[in-house]
Parts: sequence; C-alpha cells; structure tokens
Amino acid sequence: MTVKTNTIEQTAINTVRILSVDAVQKANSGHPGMPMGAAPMGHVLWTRGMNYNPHNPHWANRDRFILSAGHGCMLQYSFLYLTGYDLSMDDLKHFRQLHSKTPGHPEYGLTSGIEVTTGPLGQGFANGVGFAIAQQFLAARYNKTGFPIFDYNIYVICSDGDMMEGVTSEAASLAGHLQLGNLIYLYDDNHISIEGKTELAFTEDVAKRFEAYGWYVQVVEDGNDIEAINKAVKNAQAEKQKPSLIKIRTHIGYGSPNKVDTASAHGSPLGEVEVKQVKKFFDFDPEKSFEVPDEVLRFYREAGKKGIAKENEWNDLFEKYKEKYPELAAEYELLSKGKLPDGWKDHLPVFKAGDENIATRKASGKVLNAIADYLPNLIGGSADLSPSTDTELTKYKSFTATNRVGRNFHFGIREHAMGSILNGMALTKGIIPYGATFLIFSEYMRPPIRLAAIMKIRPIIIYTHDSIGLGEDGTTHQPIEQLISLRSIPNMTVIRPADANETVHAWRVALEHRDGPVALVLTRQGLPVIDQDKYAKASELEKGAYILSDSESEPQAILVGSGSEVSLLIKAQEKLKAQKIFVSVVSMPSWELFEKQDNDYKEKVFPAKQKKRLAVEAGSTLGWHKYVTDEGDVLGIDTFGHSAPAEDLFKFFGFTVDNIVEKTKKLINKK
Ligand SMILES: Cc1ncc(C[n+]2csc(CCOP(=O)(O)OP(=O)(O)O)c2C)c(N)n1
Repeated sequence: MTVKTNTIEQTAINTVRILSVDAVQKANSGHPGMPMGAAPMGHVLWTRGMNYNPHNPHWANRDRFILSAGHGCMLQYSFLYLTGYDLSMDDLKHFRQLHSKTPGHPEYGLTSGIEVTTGPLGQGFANGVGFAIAQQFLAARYNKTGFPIFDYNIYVICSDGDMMEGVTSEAASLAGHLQLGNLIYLYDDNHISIEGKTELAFTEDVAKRFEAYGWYVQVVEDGNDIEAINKAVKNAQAEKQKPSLIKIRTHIGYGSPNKVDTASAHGSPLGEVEVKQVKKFFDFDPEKSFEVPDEVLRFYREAGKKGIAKENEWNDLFEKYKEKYPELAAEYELLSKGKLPDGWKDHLPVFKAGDENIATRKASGKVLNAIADYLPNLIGGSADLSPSTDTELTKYKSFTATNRVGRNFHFGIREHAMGSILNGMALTKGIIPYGATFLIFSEYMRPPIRLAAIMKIRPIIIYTHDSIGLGEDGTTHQPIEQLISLRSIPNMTVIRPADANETVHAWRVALEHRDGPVALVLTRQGLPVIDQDKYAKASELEKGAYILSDSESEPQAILVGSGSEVSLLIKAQEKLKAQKIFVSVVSMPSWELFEKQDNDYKEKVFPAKQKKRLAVEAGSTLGWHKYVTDEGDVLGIDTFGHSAPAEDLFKFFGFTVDNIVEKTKKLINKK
C-alpha cells in the first residue's frame, strides 16, 4: 500500500473508493473491498476506454459494460452517478434500501446504465458472450462500407468467483472458438474470496487457461497503474480476432490499513473507525461522508459529456445510412423497437387433421422454417441437439468465426452457457434468440432462466423430449418434476402444446410475448393432428386453457390436460359418451397464459359448480389441484420413469383411454 499521488485522476479514483465505502457503511451491509481494489480499472474504462452517453443509456452503438462481480456494484453505481447518468447522490445514500435504484446487486430495468442483472457469479461473464454475438450479427447484417453502424465492444469486470464458476469456462471456450474480438474482460485478480485466500481452492494458471481457450491474455502487475491498464485496454481494442482477458493484480480493500488483502474487506462494512483510517490514507476528511470534491465531479461529468458528441456523430452517420440504405435502416428501426414485420403471421403453417401423426418438435421445426425468411432477427440453435430438437433453419448457414450472418448457432454441449448467452442476445435490441435442448436439461440452465424472468426479457427456449414419451433413454432423460419446476418461476411462460396446430400458435404467442422467457415444451413422439373443424380452433391456445371439446349436454366432469395427453382425453370423452356419460375436454397448454385471463373467462372454462375435474399430464401432479380442486383428481407421475418403449410406459403409468374412462367414472360417482 504505497501508491499515493495527488493528481486529479488519483483523487477521482479515491473518491470512487470512498463513496463505495461510505455507502456500504451507511447501509451497514455490502461489499466495500472489491470497489476499493478495482476503482482504477473502472476509472480507465469510464474515462478513456468506453463510448457511452449518460444522457441516453439506450444509444444503440454504446459500448456495453457488465459488472459480472455484481456484489461490487457500488463501483458501478459510483461511476454512473459521477459520469452523469440518472442516478443521484441521494440514490447512493439509499444503497440496498427498499425500492431504491441502488439494490444489493445491479438490476436491469431499474437503474439507468445497468445493461444486465448480475450477482450469481459467472452469469455476467457468460452474458457478455451473448452481447458479443449479438453485436457481431447486427454488424454483419447492417454495417456497410463507410457505415460502421455497430462497432461497439463489450467490457466486463469479473472476479475470482467468476473465474471459478463452470459457466465461465463454457462461455469462454465458445467465445474463443467464435473469435469474439469485441469482448474485453478485465479480471480483478485480488486473490481473495469469502473464505480467505483463493489458493484454498483455486490454484490454476488462469492466464494459461484462457490462452488455451484462444483468448488474447495480458497481465497488469499493478492494479493501481492506470497507464498500464489503459495500454492493455488499447491493445485489446486493437485485437479484432481474439476475445481479450486483462488479468489485473489488485488488492481487495486497498486503502484500508487493517483490512487490505483480507476476506474481511469482502462482504461487510469496514466499520466506522476503519472508514476514518481509509479517508486519512487517501487524504480525505475523516469526519465527512459521501464527499465528492468539485473538481472530481467536474472531471467525471466532462468524461461523460464526451459521449454526447460521440452519439451525435453516430446519429448523423445513421441519418446518412438511412438515405443510402432505407430498407435496412427501416428494418432495424422496426425490429429494435421489438416490433415484427407486417405479414409474418401469414406464413404460419396449418396442419390438417387426418395427416399422419406428427411430433410437436417436428411441427415446431416446420414453423421455424416457414417463418424464418420473414423474421430476419430470429436466430438461435441448440446445445448439440438440433437434429433432435428440430431447430435448424435449413435455408440458412451457421454462425461461425468467419460467417457472422449465419443464423444457426452451435452452442456445443454447454446448456448453462447457452442460457446465459441467450440472455445477452435477448438484451440486445433487434434480436430474437432461441435455444434448444431436452426438457430434462433445463436443470442445467436454471440460473439464466431465472435471471431472464427477473429481468423480464424474452429468450425463447425449446424443450423437447418432454415426458416418459421419449421412451428408451430411460429415467435419467425422462422429465417428471421439470414442468412444475419451470411453472413455479415468476414471469416465466411455459407452453406445452397438444398437437401440431397448437405448436404453431405456441410459436405465435412466444414471438409476440414480452416480459419474460417463454419455454415451448414439445414431444419426441408423434401425435394426432386435432381436427379444428370438429373441435375448437388451436388459436385459442393464446388463452392458456380453453374448452377444446364441449360436452353435448351439461358436463358431468371436466377432463383437462396438456400436450400429448390431450388426444387421449378426446378419445376418453368419446368412449364415455357411448356410455351416456358426458364430459368436456379442456386443453391447458399454459397455466401462465390462463392466469392472465379475466374471471369470467376462467369461470367459463372451469365453472365453480363443476368440481368433478380430472387433470391428466405425464409429469408431477404437484400444482394441478389448484385447477381440479380438492374434489377433483390428477393422473400424473410422482416417481421417476423407466427405460422402455413409449407405449409400454404410457400403459405402465396409466395413461390409457381406458384408465382415464375408469378414473372419470370413479370421480363422477364419488360422493
Ligand atoms: C453463483 C454464486 N455463488 C456464490 C455467490 C456468493 N458470493 C458472492 S461473492 C463470492 C466470492 C467472492 O470472491 P471474488 O469473486 O473474488 O470477489 P471479491 O472477494 O474480490 O469481492 C461468493 C462466493 C454468488 N454471488 N454467486
């Protein structure tokens, strides 16, 4: 702890340190150590490295900044305030308080200038790769000679914790492979995490590891040396082929005489006495809190203002672009507002009853390929399962290191990173990303799904092989509790269509959806196409649940189900009718869409006077009692599956027309 100079830049950096320390102390909670060590690298980014305009945080060509080590968010909040974003000193003083703009970890949509919600370590790191892919795609589609409309970079500050998480390895491996030279990551290498020195559990050579991934790695030995950091950032900006990692040796709690380089600087306030010591160390008044010298505020505000001119220049460029390439410009303007081109829905396929059975995964593939030409921003792929999930856009090429207009993505067998990357893509205006795997492997990507739900962003996730219906692969691959588990995530929309035409409308709903991720849950096995002339129209799917087949007279029971089980319900209804027992059949592809309907509609589908309701779904019974009530019954699966042909499994678990008929009769006769 020897570096002490009194240049304006040093005072500015120390102001950030002290603001962070004061805010954590006032909140009596938070992480002071990380901002104290990382303030110089932040300073370089916000004053020399990044293009941003605090007055328009949505400028399309701004550099993106992600604080993957979200716990250190006072670093980011300090810079946002100081450079002139819509964040006040008062907001800093309300750090971590109810309804403040300065929550315990950065939250997208809440605070101006926060590009993505971070906190679970590794996520921000992997989100950055999604942002980088999206930038490359936009650049390849829209940039023209003399018109570098999209040439921004993605800057990430990440920590030891980020480096230890598995999702980071997945994402870094893919980023190296794809040669995402627009990634510039600064690694806050402070050798300390919560339990103490990182060497307790983490001794690998991170630089060598990233070199092996194909990254351009630079090492800065002194995290206080802003000229060295600046030089490394400039080198990284010049490197267009490889993603950059700048490993910067810092000291957690720098400036705190008793806590520097210790875990006690990580996650709790330094304490009143130590805070005064810190201020003395940096030549600040120990009796004052939240002190920002005028010249420091001026300095950072000036740095922020440079962005206004930069954006103005870009706006002029875009105006000229509009004149020269009116169609492309109009397309981007439309798509970036989240709108879809007119007429795309006219190309949705219609499947005919009587056609041969078709798996909903196959139907989904046909939908995707039918609309791909009309939705140029719909891009995605799978985690090495595109033949099984039917997600290839057959007329289009793959997105690779040398072909950035490709629309098929090969995420590799990296479900977790795929989820996080989709989030980064979904956060880039003008892109609609989708990703696919088997429903069982939603387990490998829950953290990013949950974050997408928190952020209310809309990646589309295709989950196939949705039940015991996948057959012989057996217990490990057969989802049981996954449907209810996904349904339990707030802001998540799960849709499990009953046939090919419901799948068409599931896609329509997903593409028009806002405010949260959508999972399309699809079968491996073929299903009959339900006759839309005889039964209700599949477009009713948008209501989440609808009377697919009404009963001829007052129903004695309601049969409700989703996905592959719905056709069984129709057959059971017919069999019961032959015995003069009348029931209605409700198709319920999405609980969440149904919950959005008004009470009158809900009463129509599930009349209060008819509580003899049987739910049938090849998954956990948990949750269905909400719809069938205590008086109803559920045919589901509350054990794990078995390895066997699908038909044998459906029989074994009781998903047969005869069993449904029997269960319905029992329910009707129950007193
Ligand atoms: C996935 C995940 N696991 C655990 C945590 C809890 N946690 C917060 S910070 C941290 C480690 C801190 O070490 P480091 O990343 O080096 O940050 P620093 O100590 O430098 O602030 C942990 C385990 C988390 N935020 N995310």
